[in-house]
Amino acid sequence: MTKLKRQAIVGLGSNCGDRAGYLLAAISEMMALGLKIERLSAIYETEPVDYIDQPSFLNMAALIGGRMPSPEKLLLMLLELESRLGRSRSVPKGPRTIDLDLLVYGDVVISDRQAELEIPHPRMHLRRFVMVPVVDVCPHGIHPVLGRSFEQILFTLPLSPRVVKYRL
Ligand code: PH2
Ligand code: MG
Ligand code: MG
Repeated sequence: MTKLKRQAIVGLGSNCGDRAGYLLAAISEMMALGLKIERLSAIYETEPVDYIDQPSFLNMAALIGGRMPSPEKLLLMLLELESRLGRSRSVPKGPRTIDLDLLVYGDVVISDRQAELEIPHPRMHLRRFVMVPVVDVCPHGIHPVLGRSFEQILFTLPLSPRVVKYRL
């Protein structure tokens, strides 16, 4: 089993407007910012979790490698990118054009709630819509807090809410 060393995983989600278009725009913008995308998951259509009275999501994951910015800088880049792609936070839990979550950054563990920087993402291991794409890009990566591989974590998750492969 492999430790995640100098790699990070970003989770992408969209549930309004041209959902696939927003995912693809976010990927090309991340590349334009100099982030090296080493692997991309498939795109999945996923039932909303927690805030169920909203449209279904498209979710995917990107494995970032190469020379990486610090976790703080990477988080800032993702937040700026979200607002450039039209993400509004006026309704915090409402539909979003694009949501970019820093899920893991190597085996770094940070819990700075004031800076809204928690790595690994505190709920990633509970959510099938996160773990299915994460397993696509890094099945043998080890969750730095739980000490289990992403694949092992996914095996324990219930099949619902549903996650199905999306065809462009
Ligand atoms: N994101 C949330 C809350 N619920 N459900 C799905 N299916 N996909 C998401 O990306 C998602 C969600 C908060 O960020
Ligand atoms: Mg999210
Ligand atoms: Mg987010």
